[in-house]
Amino acid sequence: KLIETSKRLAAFQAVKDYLLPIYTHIGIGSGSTVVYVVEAIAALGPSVTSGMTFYPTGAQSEELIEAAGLNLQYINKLPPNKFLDVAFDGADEVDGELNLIKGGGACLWQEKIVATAAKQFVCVADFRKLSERLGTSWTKGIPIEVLPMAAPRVLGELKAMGSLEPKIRPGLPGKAGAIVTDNGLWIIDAPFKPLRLNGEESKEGEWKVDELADRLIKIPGIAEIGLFYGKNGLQAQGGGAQKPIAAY
Ligand code: DER
Repeated sequence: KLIETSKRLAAFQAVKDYLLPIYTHIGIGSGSTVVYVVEAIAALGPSVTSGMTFYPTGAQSEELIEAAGLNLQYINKLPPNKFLDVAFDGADEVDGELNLIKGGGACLWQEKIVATAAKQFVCVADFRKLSERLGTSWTKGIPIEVLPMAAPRVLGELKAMGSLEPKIRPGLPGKAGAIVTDNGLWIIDAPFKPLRLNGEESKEGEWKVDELADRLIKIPGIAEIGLFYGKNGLQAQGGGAQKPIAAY
């Protein structure tokens, strides 16, 4: 109960602070916290939301937008020189530099596309998600979207990089075999020791967020990684940031 209340409070505050009535293009993430973001937006009423268009980050996000009666559009319809006014999404873990682990809901690829298509990316995550370093509370591993036929070799690379027991994410009851994402790919969850902040001294055998992310993204067969890192909203000035401008 406390967790749901904190998710809802964070979501309503984030929408209050960052969804200005003049905005027209808004990104909507995936997961259970973003349900409250959509509830907060819908509560503004059609006088505010009828002039807005909402961009999903996967099947669940699309359903949320439609069920709330909000205008739906897909990110491939946004001209490449245009940016969303703001995008809201959840996270599995947030560190002291606003680096994120995302992908607990297996939606990370489209989430990263929409987040980086926004001038402002706002992360909504309850108190359980905030850690000193990534990998502290979220111990399931960094979600990585991979081409299925490359998965065995990617697992080998991850082990060689020090990942502890990386695994292909199994399907839930009713789905034999691996989870299949909205993009028809698989997810590998790759646990690492807690990641050092980029501003910290390097420590033997421990990865820094940006170093690990830059290395992972180069592995053949990896489509996208569930580390949101690098530029933050302020540095990106107008879009392209993976890290949020604010976290609630
Ligand atoms: O998959 C994702 O990145 C989602 O944003 C997810 O991890 C957040 O989920 P939650 O809001 O249900 O905790």
